[in-house]
Amino acid sequence: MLHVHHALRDEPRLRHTLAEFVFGIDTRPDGEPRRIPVSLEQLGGDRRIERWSTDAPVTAGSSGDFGYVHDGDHLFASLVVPAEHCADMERVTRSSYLHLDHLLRKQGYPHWLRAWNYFADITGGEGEAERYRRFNAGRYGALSLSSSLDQQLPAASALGGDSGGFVLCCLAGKRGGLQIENPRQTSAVDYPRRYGLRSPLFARAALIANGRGAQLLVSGTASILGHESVHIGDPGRQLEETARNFEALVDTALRADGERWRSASVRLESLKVYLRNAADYQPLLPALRRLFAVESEPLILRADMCRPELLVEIEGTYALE
Ligand code: 3EB
Repeated sequence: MLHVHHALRDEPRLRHTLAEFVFGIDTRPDGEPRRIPVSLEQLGGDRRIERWSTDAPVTAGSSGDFGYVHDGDHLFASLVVPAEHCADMERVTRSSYLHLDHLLRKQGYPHWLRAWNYFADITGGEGEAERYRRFNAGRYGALSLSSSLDQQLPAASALGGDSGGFVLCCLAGKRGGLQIENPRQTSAVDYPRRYGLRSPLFARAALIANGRGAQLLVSGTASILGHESVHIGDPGRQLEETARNFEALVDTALRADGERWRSASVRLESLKVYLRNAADYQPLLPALRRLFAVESEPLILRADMCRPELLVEIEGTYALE
């Protein structure tokens, strides 16, 4: 069974660790396959790490540039490509995704459930040369070849920072999950061409079995209605729209799978908030706490979204029991 927790750095590990996301401008890979260094600064609060853990013992290994950790049901794999090799984002993304897909199959976890993508200067470059568009072309080039993705795209996040290389991390399963889309939003695969010739390949959320319950892994979610960014220039209203998108995803998940989870209790397990402007942290905090009944403090990071007008993006996990 998978658990996610935003832990203090020295908090004791109560379970077996599959992955630990560590944040900060100067974080570097250190060869430990459980540790995923993300060059984004945490805003406010105690310094936290994002710990994914399991009740089952884990095995760790490495393959090429990837480190991986698995427990018999799930596998985390991650890679950091140094910044000096990231000039051609399409090529770096395509080859990283192809290698990762190969690794997942070889280890027996062929189902992509969730991906995280971090790279600097995400909106740098004009038109089709924009780095996020090149990233999408590379991801498309790799994943459109993967037969396991016909039915089920992974949930995902794609964010930029000020520095660092390309960080790709994936949660994969022995068994597949259920792709959840948001009725308020155009599926990213169907975005019109003006957002790029190659569609972003991700699901709005993934619903995965977890012991007797299920976990809903919500993708990076922003103030987008249909395919258009709304509340341009207003971080407070972008936050509220994002919360409505979260609600719609939970509603959809409870009705998915033959309404299997219709009367389940829904608990927000973890919330990770990305803010473009550090100055929005204090003013948004009360609304964040009010809109998302989060058990512990949300983890808040300074990051760039893939559209310049987006000021807030939020991802999270819900436990359905
Ligand atoms: C959006 O809804 C905002 O390219 O993997 C959110 C989550 C976004 C994942 C991705 C992009 C991605 O289009 C951006």
